[in-house]
Amino acid sequence: MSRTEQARAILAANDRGGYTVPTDRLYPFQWNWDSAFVAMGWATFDADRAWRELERLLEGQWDDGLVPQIVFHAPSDDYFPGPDVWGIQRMPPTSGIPQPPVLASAVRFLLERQGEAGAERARAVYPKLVLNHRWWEEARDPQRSGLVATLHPWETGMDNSPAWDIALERVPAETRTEIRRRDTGHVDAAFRPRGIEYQRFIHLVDLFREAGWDAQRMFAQSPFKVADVGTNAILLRAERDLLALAERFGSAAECAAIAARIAHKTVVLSGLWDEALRHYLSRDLIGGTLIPVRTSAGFLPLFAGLHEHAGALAARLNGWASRGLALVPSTDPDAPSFEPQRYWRGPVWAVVNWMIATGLAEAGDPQTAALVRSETRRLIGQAGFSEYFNPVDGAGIGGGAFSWTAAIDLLLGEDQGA
Ligand code: 9WN
Repeated sequence: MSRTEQARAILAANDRGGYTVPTDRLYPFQWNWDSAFVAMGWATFDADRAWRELERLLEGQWDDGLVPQIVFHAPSDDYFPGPDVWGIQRMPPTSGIPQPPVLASAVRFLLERQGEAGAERARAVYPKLVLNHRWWEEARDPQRSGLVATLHPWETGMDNSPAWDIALERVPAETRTEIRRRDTGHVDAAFRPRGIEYQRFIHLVDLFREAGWDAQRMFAQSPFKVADVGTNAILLRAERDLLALAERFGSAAECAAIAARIAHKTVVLSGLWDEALRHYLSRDLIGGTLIPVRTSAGFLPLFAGLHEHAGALAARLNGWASRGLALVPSTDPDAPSFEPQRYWRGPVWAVVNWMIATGLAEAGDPQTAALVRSETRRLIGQAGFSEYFNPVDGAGIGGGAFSWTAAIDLLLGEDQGA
């Protein structure tokens, strides 16, 4: 099988009927941001199936606009916490928190790729995207600061990033739900979050469930509240992509509202630049300070169209590469919290690389963009379609035959004509 055929075969094997699980057994449901990237991967060879992925994700959308982190289309005992722990009465069952909003960007990608043939499906999902972006503003930025708040580390998609360590310590470790982890039965525990982190993750789920999944109560009561630079950068990118869709499918009032958000968010996101660390940082909304840990999320303002510090960010990436590190480690390899094997505390993730490379190219640095892309291809070529990669030795770790890794490989393979 050629490399392209292998990647397509992974998507086909993980297809559960219009939606794609991230990988067999470890993640047996539909995940939000995984599906947005996976749809772009499907779009390289099956436009109809690509749209279907997003339509099935939107089956989980709540009336208030939330597009949840997980849609539990079919039961499975392979994952904890399942629908019973979330306790949300709707069909299909879902979790009750978001994930980084790549969705509008995926819709624009599919539409531009397919041209007129995709217009009807884009038009049909457009109002759901508008509703979702309003949810972000109303549920997560009620004071209109320009930055949305994250109330659970799972919402960031970078669950155990050291950026959350101090903010997470405010969350009690007691849970009312019995913790029955399944992940460490599928994957070596050394590659996964620690037990204490899971206790706090589940404490937050218990708290939100008892708040009735009411957005205002969750915002008011959560002991974990950060402005994640990654989520906010991805949302700003998504707002730009939504504006392009609104110009075609929406009203003048919608265009004006989105444009106003873009202008405000651009200024406020720029304020997450830290001159001392020369990196974009997340903000602890309870402690009130920038969180002094460089992570891969801090490169994502490039993806949002902020190019002012592209030179400094590219210099850091080139510096790491010249020391023989694989790009892009999820945590600064010189930070004391760096762990090259443990999930979001060090390993390389193909989807993050793709966003960083896209941002670098748009910022006018094709060389560093090409370096990040070729590093991603090299890692996958050497170690397989793994969930993540050790930046020190390049080993593939976590789950295997991973959907979003295959999707990114398809996208990068096209760029390189492979
Ligand atoms: C919780 C599916 C998801 C990704 C996340 C990644 C991991 C889940 C988990 O897997 O999170 O959402 O149980 O560890 O951190 O980014 O979307 O691939």
